[in-house]
Amino acid sequence: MLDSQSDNSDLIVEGKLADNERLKRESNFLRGTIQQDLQDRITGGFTKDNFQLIRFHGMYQQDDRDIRAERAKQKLEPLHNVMLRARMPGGVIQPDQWLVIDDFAREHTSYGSIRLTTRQTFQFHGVLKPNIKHMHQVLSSINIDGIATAGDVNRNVLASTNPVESELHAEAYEWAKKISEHLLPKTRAYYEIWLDEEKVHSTEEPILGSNYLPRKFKTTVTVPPNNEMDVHANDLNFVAIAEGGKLVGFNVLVGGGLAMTHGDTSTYPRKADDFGFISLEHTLKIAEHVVTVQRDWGNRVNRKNAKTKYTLDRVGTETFKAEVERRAGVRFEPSRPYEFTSRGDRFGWVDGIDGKQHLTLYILSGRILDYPSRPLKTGLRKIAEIHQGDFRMTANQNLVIAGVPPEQKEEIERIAREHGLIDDLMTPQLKNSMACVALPTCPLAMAEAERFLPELVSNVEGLLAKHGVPDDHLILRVVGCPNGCGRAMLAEAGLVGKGPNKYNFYLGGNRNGTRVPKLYKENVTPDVIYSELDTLIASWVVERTPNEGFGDFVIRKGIVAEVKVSKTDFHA
Ligand code: SRM
Ligand code: SF4
Repeated sequence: MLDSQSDNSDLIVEGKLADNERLKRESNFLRGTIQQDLQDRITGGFTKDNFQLIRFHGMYQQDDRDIRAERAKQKLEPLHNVMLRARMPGGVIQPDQWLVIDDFAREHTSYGSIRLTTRQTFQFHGVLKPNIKHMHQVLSSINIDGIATAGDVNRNVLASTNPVESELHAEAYEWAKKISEHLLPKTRAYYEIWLDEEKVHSTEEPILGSNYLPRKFKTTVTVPPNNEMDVHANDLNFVAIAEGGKLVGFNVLVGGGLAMTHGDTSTYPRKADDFGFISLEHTLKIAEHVVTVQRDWGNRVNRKNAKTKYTLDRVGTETFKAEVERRAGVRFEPSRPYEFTSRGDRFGWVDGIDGKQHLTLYILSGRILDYPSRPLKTGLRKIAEIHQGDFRMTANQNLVIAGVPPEQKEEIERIAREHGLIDDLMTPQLKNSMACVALPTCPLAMAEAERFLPELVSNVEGLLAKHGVPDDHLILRVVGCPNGCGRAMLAEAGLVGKGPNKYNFYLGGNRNGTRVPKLYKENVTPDVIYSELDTLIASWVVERTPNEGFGDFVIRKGIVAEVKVSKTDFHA
């Protein structure tokens, strides 16, 4: 393996390093003084450095923003707590594990919910300091951890869901686990701090390096034709290529990412570039060296421009790719043909390959909780108590009850219906809408998203009905800030929080998630958005070509310009 010193040192950004670089370097391989902070019960929070370091262990310090002002009035510190994000490659969880996380959410979190995320895992919100260590121990008892689900590392690796649907899906899942393991930090910090493992001093991070990556890094293993995980949101994608039903290798797509900063045109959402095809035996080596090139060339001076997408645009995709080839000792072959023809989850029952069936449930914003008329959490608990297969969390915040034998189908469907987990009245619009968490827990939220979604969807449903197409839909997504966690930057109609009740309104993504939308109206209220959509949907319904999606229509009509190359087109 090559050492971390690249021979292309002119490609490294010079300047004063971001403070996160100092804290990673001084952290003693992610240990920091987290252990001391845990003992300090005067505050519910962590020190400035540990605030960042706990992210590498899967946690974010938060407080409930709904009660922040009231507490400040009473001269109380914010009610600090942590959000935990679990590591769950491919989103697979067993019923016995489910029962344990269900108990923990009820007994030890402020909100009582299990929150499915856009990256095939779950989060607990509102865990107070005295419960944090216990939480990791409970998770460890069921073989779940929070390692590297946040921080400047390779995050939870996604894999096309319904793995038992075909052999390809099962293989994608196996690869997701292997890649996740291969790219994990090697430090034992997590085990020492949370699981009381004996302290070991020497650690090496042969892949991530002692300063870890310049920024977060995201990976998928995707089985076309469904782009259910939105490959273009990810730094590294392995797109499965099959011959005669057998997986033979992957097309490798590098440098996707969706975040931007309002008012900073050096930031933009960007699609991933196609590097070419590799055969299976090179998978881990290529994963490793896309990571090491980004590790060495990524911008460590300005975190806003630190992700792989900016490295590609700065050094050139061909230069980056050639360096990956050089380090891995592997040449990319020309890409093999594949197509994305759909996106999102297939709701309801799907037949498996082995006589088993899978039930995909729509979970509104992934929030599993007992609502007065829809006791979702209790329903899933009851299903977990009898289910013989497993659960699969999707990248769209939904849940698959996978591997149901025919004799249990009726029973599972009955429980799901009784608890509001299946609702025949759900519209295609609802099923194609998504929001990020935003308020009250997300410290970065500028506007509501999850709590605004029901109102937004019901208004758009109303417009579709008004124009005579109640069964049609737009890919509709709302996020509370331009970080874009609900992937609004791959929606046909995307709302990005700008301030309380104000959104930037984007149009022109496509159905399959292969185009970034463009700004249509800036800083507008929901009422303006509804009125604009009223006019746009009216003309779409009348003037569209057969099967033309809303996003394609607004581009064809010149309502917004197409974003072809983000760096030049997105802000133009
Ligand atoms: Fe995200 C930060 C929630 C998927 C881009 N994201 C956050 C934080 C942790 C806020 C913070 O830094 O303090 C949010 C916690 C809110 C809360 O209370 O739970 C948060 N992100 C989420 C989740 C839970 C949204 C959801 O509704 O499901 C998703 C968790 C995924 C997971 O399990 O790992 C989530 N975040 C995404 C995605 C979508 C994706 O990956 O498919 C993106 C856009 C894709 C991308 O990375 O380009 C995304 N989140 C960000 C960013 C911007 C990163 C950047 O490139 O600048 C931040 C802020 C940051 O990192 O500085 C962020
Ligand atoms: Fe928070 Fe912004 Fe992500 Fe929404 S998009 S969860 S508001 S960081």
